[in-house]
Amino acid sequence: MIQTREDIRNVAIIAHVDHGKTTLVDQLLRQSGVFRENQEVQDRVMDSGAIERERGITILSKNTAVKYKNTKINIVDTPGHADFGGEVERILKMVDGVVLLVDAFEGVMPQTKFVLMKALALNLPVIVCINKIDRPGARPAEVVDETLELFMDLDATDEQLDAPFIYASAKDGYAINNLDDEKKDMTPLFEAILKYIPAPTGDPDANTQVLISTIDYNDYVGRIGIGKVSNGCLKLNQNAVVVNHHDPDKRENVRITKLYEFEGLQKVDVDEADIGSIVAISGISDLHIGDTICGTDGDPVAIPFQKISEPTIAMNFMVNDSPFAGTEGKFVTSRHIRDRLYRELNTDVSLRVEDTDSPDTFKVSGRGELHLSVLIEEMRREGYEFAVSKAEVLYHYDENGKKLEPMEKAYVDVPDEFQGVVIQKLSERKGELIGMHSITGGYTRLEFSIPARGLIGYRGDFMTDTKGNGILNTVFDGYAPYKGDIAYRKQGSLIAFEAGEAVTYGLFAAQDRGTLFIGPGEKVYSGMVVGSSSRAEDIEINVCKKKHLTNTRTSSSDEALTLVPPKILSLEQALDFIETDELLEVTPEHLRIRKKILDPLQRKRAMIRKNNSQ
Ligand SMILES: Nc1nc2c(ncn2[C@@H]2O[C@H](COP(=O)(O)OP(=O)(O)OP(=O)(O)O)[C@@H](O)[C@H]2O)c(=O)[nH]1
Ligand SMILES: [Mg+2]
Repeated sequence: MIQTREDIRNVAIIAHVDHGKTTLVDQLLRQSGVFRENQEVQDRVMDSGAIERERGITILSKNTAVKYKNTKINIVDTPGHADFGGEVERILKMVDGVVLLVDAFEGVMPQTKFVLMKALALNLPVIVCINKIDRPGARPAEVVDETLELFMDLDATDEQLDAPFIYASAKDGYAINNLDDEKKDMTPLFEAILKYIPAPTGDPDANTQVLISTIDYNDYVGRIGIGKVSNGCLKLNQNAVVVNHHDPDKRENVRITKLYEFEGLQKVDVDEADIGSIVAISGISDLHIGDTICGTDGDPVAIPFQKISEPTIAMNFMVNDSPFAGTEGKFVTSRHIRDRLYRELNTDVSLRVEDTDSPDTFKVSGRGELHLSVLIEEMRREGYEFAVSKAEVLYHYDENGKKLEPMEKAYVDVPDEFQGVVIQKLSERKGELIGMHSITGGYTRLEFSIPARGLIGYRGDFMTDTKGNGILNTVFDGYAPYKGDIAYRKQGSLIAFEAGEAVTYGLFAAQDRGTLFIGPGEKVYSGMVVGSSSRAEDIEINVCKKKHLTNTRTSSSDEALTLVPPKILSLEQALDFIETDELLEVTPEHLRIRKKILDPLQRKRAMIRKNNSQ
């Protein structure tokens, strides 16, 4: 018989990037007494990954749980960046409702729409929380209207439209039901969760079903599967069967040797978990996201795992074959790289990895440049060395064989004075301006429909053009007929002409030709890209060139030459910069850009052949 677990609520916090999800979870943890009095707790404590902390964004969704009154609230913090939307999609099956945060200043943003769409599609009840009402310029009343409009755009049912609205400042630790209520604490949000998020239901007597929505990893216990007990119950040391909805042949008999539930930031051992509980299970080495753990009384039935949105861009990851290959990395062979990439698929459901014609090259597809660059960064920190190619979009073809390309909606907030240059650059990249209105503080919001490939390599330009004051948000917007070739002025590369060590004299002569990426003392090889050219074509330069020593000493010594400090590219900037005939060499210590063909003569021949064939 179906029963309800009144003592549990399972809720996910969803929103556009930076609207305050992780900060809100901090407050829920704090105000439910998870931390000891005067315990030092860092801000955004759920962002526990090294890259998450460095960048200040959430990358992986994570579970926590708090006790409010007599109810256990399992909370899933999710990432808001569009590239990690797959993380949100995969955990929605674990919860019975969501809190949708909307920034009271920024209002509804592209990813607000994406995550709400996914929640509504699963019929999950929504609590809308207008956050950051403390912000100067906050416009909560307008944002409520925007949010209601969004519900209507998404064809919400009347019931869904009836969603409760709450106002909050996650930073200052309060939530209120009405704007003129006293600002005290998070009680109104806790109460709303109890009231509006339904308690989980299930049949405790049916055969056990636990859909695995997350795979976590820990050096001591290995893989940890996380999911909700939908039916039956799970007991320590019981036998179980792992089945998969999409892979009916997969049936594995296992034993549950470790079972946990969440409590604050910890996982605590439990002997038994009943319907509605969110559990973590370790000790099953071959467990994947989307698998269902079933009991052994009765036929095991998998719970359908919803289809995750497809990747839109791809890069080749390949064995590094530069002259410096293998000198800096610990894991460098094709076998290492292949194993590592395929391993990533266990935890990341929106990634694809494919073998290619070359045993040394793997095609890796993801949801955006940041998605792939985070993987690259993880791998180099683990000691991997490899090379990657420029990101390219994944085309589709319709039934008539017509080429379709991924489109994005780009929302650009810029100070008014930079509007012109942004519109010009995005138009060159086949962006179509579809909306424009001024927002507070001398900013304008521009809305573009643009091919995804038009945005590749644009972020660097955007930051320069807006002097770092612009905000660019993009969201996948389906496929549309190919918009034609994009011909915007590209910057050429400055290419090292011979191998050696860059010296001041050589660099000084080279710096007039563009912007250098390296300084003196850096080792280079022929065909390595050492800067960006101020012109459209590539230029070869000799950065290792020493001053000719003559008998008559001149007064200008090497030291007297002043070099402009080099522009050291970050991983994203480097990925942005490279062209299709270039690669990025990634090692734990260095990022080097290089020509695919290192030899200047061969490179020229290839160029001539390419031009002739066009
Ligand atoms: N003024 C103000 N700032 C806030 C509030 N809540 C969060 N912030 C700030 O907003 C920024 C982003 O907060 P996060 O909690 O990381 O946002 P998030 O939604 O988890 O971001 P992602 O996980 O990357 O999508 C931080 O600088 C917070 O301090 C708030 O209520 N008021
Ligand atoms: Mg976050």
